[in-house]
Amino acid sequence: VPLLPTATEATATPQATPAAEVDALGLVPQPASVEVADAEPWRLTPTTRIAAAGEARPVAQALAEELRTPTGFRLPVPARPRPGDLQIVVDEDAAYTVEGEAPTEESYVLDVTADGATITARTAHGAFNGVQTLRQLLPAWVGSDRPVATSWTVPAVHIEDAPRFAYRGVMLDVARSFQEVDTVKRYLDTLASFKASHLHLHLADDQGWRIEITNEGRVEGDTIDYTRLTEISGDTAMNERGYRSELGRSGYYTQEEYREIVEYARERHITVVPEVDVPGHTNAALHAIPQLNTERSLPARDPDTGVVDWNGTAAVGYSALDEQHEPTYHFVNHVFGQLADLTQGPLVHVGGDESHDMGHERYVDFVSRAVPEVRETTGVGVMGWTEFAEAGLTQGEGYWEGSVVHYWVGSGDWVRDFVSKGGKAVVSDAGRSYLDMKYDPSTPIGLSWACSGDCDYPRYYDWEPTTVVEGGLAEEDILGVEAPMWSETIRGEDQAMYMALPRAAAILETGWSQAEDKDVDSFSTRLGALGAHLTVAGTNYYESRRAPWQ
Ligand code: TNX
Repeated sequence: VPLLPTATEATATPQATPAAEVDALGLVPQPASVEVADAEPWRLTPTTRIAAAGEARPVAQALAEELRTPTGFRLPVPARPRPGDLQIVVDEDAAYTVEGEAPTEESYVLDVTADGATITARTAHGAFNGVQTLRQLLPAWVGSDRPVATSWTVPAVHIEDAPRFAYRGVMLDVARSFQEVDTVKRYLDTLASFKASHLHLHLADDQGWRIEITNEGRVEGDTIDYTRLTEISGDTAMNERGYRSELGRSGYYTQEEYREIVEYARERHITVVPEVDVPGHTNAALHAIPQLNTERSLPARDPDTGVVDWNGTAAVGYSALDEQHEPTYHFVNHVFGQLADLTQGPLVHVGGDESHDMGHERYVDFVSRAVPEVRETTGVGVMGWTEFAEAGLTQGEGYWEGSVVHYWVGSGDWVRDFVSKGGKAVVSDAGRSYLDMKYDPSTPIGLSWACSGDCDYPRYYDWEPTTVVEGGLAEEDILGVEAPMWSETIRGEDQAMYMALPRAAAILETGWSQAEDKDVDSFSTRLGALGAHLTVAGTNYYESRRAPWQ
């Protein structure tokens, strides 16, 4: 494996590329360092190959498969390169530096000359990141689903890159309104191109339940029939016409379909974080499972008969599990145990937001028991919205290692308390990262409680994860950022894409690029250059008047 020159060796007389020239390349997120050479581009031709050995092979194979359709070229994947090829190298000792920093798991170097292109990284994830950059440097036709006769060139560049944060997430709320497996896959494809690393799936809420849970592995004494969750609440969804949207879509993922999503994400180096929201936002569970209902549980009831009922309104805060009832903990442990098994990831998300009507004391009692039990049962880290950090009070030093507080609104005190005990924070400041907010008052779908007026991408771009939480957070306490999309008003794929893009790209750049490398005008230019890529790929997006879309 040839050692790549370090940045300092490569530029004996350092000659910084003018920012405008870098921006014109249309890279989002902005890489740590980009040098554009005044030289001939690299050309992908009918005889080009994508050489890769070892761990780099799946990355190369996936890229070759993607490029075969639009180019019409054969693009074989041999182990060793010939001049003119693209080579992808995964080498755990790769001897390069990113601006003088040690290489990280996700860093990569992309070197393009007329004689060939090379992506070098320490891991397959790093190589995959390099591939995303290369795809953005190719003509927009790269997203075409049929062959295009064009000049497949890539400008001569030397790029060294590494992310600021490991968690660069997006969330889909499939509970209020369901999204099909294929839509989730296309969401993953699109957001992976902006180097997203996590997909958070909000799988259950008051209005519906979207993941099949079987009775397999029930503990002794647990009489709950878990198949009722999808049988009954897979059929319900948001049912309020107060917004200018259709009724919500019902449906659910079988375990096989869910595994397919997890695998599809894994191939794109995206970790799935499954959420079932407890103890509030639980009406779909209370409606489906008689054993969860007691005098203290808080389900919706039919006003005439008092029978536990489905409630498809946008109301929040009314529902609650009974924290003094044994079957509640059967339910919680069984559901999260199966979710963790299905996902095989490092985190399960227990929600924990907005349990208003049960009151603070009951809430803390629930979380203090349920969260440590979920931790035991699943063996993975527990993630929860700001409120859940309040239960951290009763857990000792180091206990929260691997766990995550997910800030959306609320007091920074709890967040700082949680990270001081060994946990980390993911930051989703509602007013600057919620993708379900209207872009402006004329947006026909969307809410406006967290952001109203001008909620276009500059607002979602122009914030800093270390200072947005009241009282501030240290860099090392932050795992990353996330752009959640709630679906009270959002139906299907095109609407989801429209609300997500370009704002999700702004959040993902905030998670990837160093604070000092961020610049909203530069972002606008680069975004504009990517418009054609999105269009050719058939991806819907909001054509903000602020970006010079090409
Ligand atoms: C608040 S954010 C919620 C959700 C809603 C969302 C709508 C959070 C943790 N809870 O239940 O869907 O607002 O924007």
